[in-house]
Parts: sequence; C-alpha cells; structure tokens
Amino acid sequence: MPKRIYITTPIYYVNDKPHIGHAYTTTVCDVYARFMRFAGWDVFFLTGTDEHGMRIEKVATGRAMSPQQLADENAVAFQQLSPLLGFTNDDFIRTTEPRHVRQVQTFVQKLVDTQTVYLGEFEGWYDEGQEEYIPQTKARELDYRSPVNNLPLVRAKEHNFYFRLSAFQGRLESLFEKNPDFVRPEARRNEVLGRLREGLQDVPMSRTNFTWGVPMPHDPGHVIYVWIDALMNYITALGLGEPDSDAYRQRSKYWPATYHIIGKEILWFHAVIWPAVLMALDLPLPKCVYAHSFWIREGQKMSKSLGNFIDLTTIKQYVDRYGLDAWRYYMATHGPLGATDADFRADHFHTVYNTDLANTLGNCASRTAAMINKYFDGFVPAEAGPNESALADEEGPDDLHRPIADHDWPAITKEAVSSSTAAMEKIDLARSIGCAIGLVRKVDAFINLTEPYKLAKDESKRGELGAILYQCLEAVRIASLLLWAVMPGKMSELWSALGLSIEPDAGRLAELAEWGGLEPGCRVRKIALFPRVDTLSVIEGAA
Ligand code: ME8
Repeated sequence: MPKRIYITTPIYYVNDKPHIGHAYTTTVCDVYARFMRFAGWDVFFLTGTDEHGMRIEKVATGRAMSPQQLADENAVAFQQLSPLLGFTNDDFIRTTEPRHVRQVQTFVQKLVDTQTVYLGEFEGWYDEGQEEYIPQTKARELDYRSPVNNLPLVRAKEHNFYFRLSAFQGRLESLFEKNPDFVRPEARRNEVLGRLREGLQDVPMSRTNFTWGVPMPHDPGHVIYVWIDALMNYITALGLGEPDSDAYRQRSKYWPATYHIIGKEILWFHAVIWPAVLMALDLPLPKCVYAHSFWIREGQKMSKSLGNFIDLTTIKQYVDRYGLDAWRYYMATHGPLGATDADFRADHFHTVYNTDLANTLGNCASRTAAMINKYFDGFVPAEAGPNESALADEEGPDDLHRPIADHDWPAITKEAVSSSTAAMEKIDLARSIGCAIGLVRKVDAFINLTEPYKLAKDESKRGELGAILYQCLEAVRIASLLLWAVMPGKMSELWSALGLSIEPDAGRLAELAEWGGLEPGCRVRKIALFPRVDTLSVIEGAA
C-alpha cells in the first residue's frame, strides 16, 4: 500500500491574470508531486481559483461584467497554466462550483450547530485590499493603511456571524509546541507564534455589505466570509462534506494534507484560522503549512502600481528562448522557498542556464554519448569494473588508475539518490536538485581526471576506457531520474537517446536508480539537450 501525500497550492484570486508568483507556487508543488509519485507515493495535488468576495465583485463592476463572467474568464487563464508549464495537478477546484458551495454551507451549518459560530456585532479597522479586519495595535503600526494596496483602512461596523477563534487559543498554542514543523520555515513559525501569544479575537465570518459569495445557510442576507469559503477548498475537493459522494469515496483518504504550500502573506489564515476551523469541525489537521517568501524583480517589490510583475507573456518569452525545463529549473532552484525573498534577474537566469544546464548537464551527457559513439560505435560498453580488468592489472594501480579506484560510483550515486530524495521529502527543492547536478559535476570531473580520450589511443586500455564511459553514462542516467520531476521534457529526451522507456508514474525510482541499470550493448544516440544561449538579449520588460 503506497503512502499517501496531499499537496495544495493556494487557490488564486480571479480578479487578475496569473503572474510569476502563482506560477511559482504551483511549480514548487508540481516538482514535489512528480518526484514523490516517481518515488512510489500515492499523491493528490490540488490547485484552483478563489472566486468570491468584494474584491472580485468590484473589479467585475468596474469592467461592466458580472462577477461570474470575470471569474470564468480568469479561471481559464489559471487553468491554462497547467499545459503551459507542465503541471500535473489532479484537480482544479473553483469556489463557484456547486460541489464546493454545497459543502461550504454544510460545514458552516455544522459550525453554527456547535456554536463555534454565533451572531454578534463588531466594529474595527477593515483592510479592503486583503478583506480582513486589522487589530487596533497593528492598524496603528501600519499608520492606518493597507499593507496590500496602501489605501486607508476603513472603520467598519458589522452585524455579523462570528467564528469563536478565541476559544482555540490553548489548542493552537499546544499544536505549535508539539509540532515544531507545523509551520515552516522556522522564521515564519516564530512570527505566527509571536502573534498567537498576543491573544486571539473572534473573527467575523459573514458579510452583509455585498452579495458575491456563498450564502449563509438559513440566512441568505449574509454571505460567508471569502477566507472561510476559500480555505475550505482543501477539503471540499476531497468531498469531505459529502460522505455519500464518489469524491469522498475516492479522495477522502488523502486528508489530512501533507503540505499546504502558500506565500508568506497568507500564513495567518492557514496557520491559525484554518486549524481552528478544522478543530471545530473535528477534522484532522494538515501536517505542514509551508510559507515561502516572494519573488521580487530586479531588486524591487513586484506590484501592480509599478507594473513590474512578470506576467504570462514574459514567462512565455523565457520558455521560448530557454525552454520550459530551464524555466522550471530556475524556479525550483533559485526561487524564494526559504525565509528570504528571491530577486528575479534576467542576467542571473541566463548565467544559471548556461552554467548548470548547457555547460554542466547538457555538456556532460553530450560528451559521454559522443565518446561512446566514437569509440564504441554507439553501443554502451561493459563496465569491466575498475577492480577487475582495469585495476587488477599486473602493473598495479598507477597514476591513471588511482582516480578510477577512488570513485566508488555505486556508493556515490546511492548517496546522491538518498540525499536528493530526503531533501525533496522536506520540500527543499534546491538541495534535492543540487544533489543530482552535483553528481553530474562529479562525472565531469571524473572525465577530466581520467581523460578517456587519451586512453582511446591505447588499444590495451580498451577495457578501462569502456569501464569509465559506462560509469559516466550510468551516473548521468541516475542523475536524470532525480531531475525528471523538475525537467520532465528534457529528461525524457535523454532517456529516449539512451533507448530507455521509463514510466515515472509507475513509482519505481529507487529500483531504477540502482547501479547497473544501464545495459551494456544498448544503443546510445548523440545527445544535445541544452544548446548554449550566447547573448543575453533583453526579454520584453525583463531587464
Ligand atoms: O491570496 N512571489 O490569492 P492570490 C511568490 N485567494 N509568490 C507569490 C507572489 C510573489 N511575488 N505573489 C503571489 C490569495 N504569490 C487567496 C488565497 S488560499 C485558501 C486563498 C503566490 O491570487 C503565493 O503563493 O493573491 C501567494 O500566497 C499567492 O500567490 C497569492 O495568490
């Protein structure tokens, strides 16, 4: 029985078109989901769109369309990200879908029945940008302006339904204490914990000043607060609110989530409000909320007012010039997964492409395949084994043999596979991918050290030459298995050049990654994976 994983992205607002931030979070989830499926896990990967709320109603009104029309238009743009960027999400949920609306009402009714939701009056500082009340002390710190759009906070008073968040103070504190990994990275956890310790207030969970939302059950004058509606997508997609449904039968097994991957600005909702709602519903809690930092642009925050967001058009230009796999590689290895923001710079992208992909991975695969073509007519030579023909040579190890003997490739590759897998399990994409690229660098160094092109001149060293080239290609093959999740297109191309038919969804990563999988005698074609891109010409709006 394979172990299960449920990974989610935030559901994105449809008030605007997708940009690099959205593409980034979903890429992180996709790389993880693909890797873990390959490693044999039963993975469910969810993304979708958040389609209710005042913000969407306002934008739609401004564009003289209905909120549903706006949602339909932009949801398509978000759905198109999957074929464009190679995402393998198992479902795409939209909060205006009946399956979601029905279950949100069921869950909210349950909260009313258990009195964790009550009717009351509230007055406070309201941030229209984030659709959230800001506590008095925080509002003062912010100079009564929205951290999202810098517009003045609005003094608002509402007769509303409230969620009894304050009742969960103790349970939330103990959740954080007992599960140091509930919120990652640690810097973010400390921030949440600090704010949690200031004490929790009840939060309004319905609105009466607009209508674009899920109606409150039995009280249609109120719509359910967009954040409560949105957070519930993680469970409505699995059918948890409808135990008689097919969705429930097929998907309820994936709850609780392994990872909710989000940006740091929405951590409070995920790390405090969401677990409290789940506790109130008597449902198990997610294992980890991972809040990454932000992409910034050439040193500046990306914002609508600066007009410097990397939008889909710019992303497509990068994909056209460098290839989709290179785009995914850059996202996964240089993105803001940790606690610091990452600067998207065109020149850095260019350098990383040429250094890691063209000069390291591409070059290493191509020179190894070229030598096998040149010296062995394209047939993979046998690994005679350094300890056999190559080293147990009557002359004993000389200077040339030494480096070969020093390279215990089965051990080196085994270590790379286990470190890469362990890092991926922790969602440390850069480290996981780094283990594979590190392996390729070792192969390159090995070629430089052993100089097979010199050995080729000496007929008596043919066994040794074959062994070296076998080892190089076998190590590259193993690295490619670890890199497939991030670069599925190019790694499949590499496999086909090696005559391998590998199905990552069959979940056999560990088995395939064992040393010796490459069969001597099989045919290797020439390989050109990542052509060098010499000039850094400016991509529209990218410099
Ligand atoms: O907040 N860098 O939706 P949203 C990296 N609907 N990631 C970024 C980013 C940046 N500069 N900008 C945005 C919402 N993101 C709610 C979520 S979930 C129940 C409801 C990513 O369209 C990041 O993942 O504003 C962030 O959390 C998300 O987009 C916000 O998307």
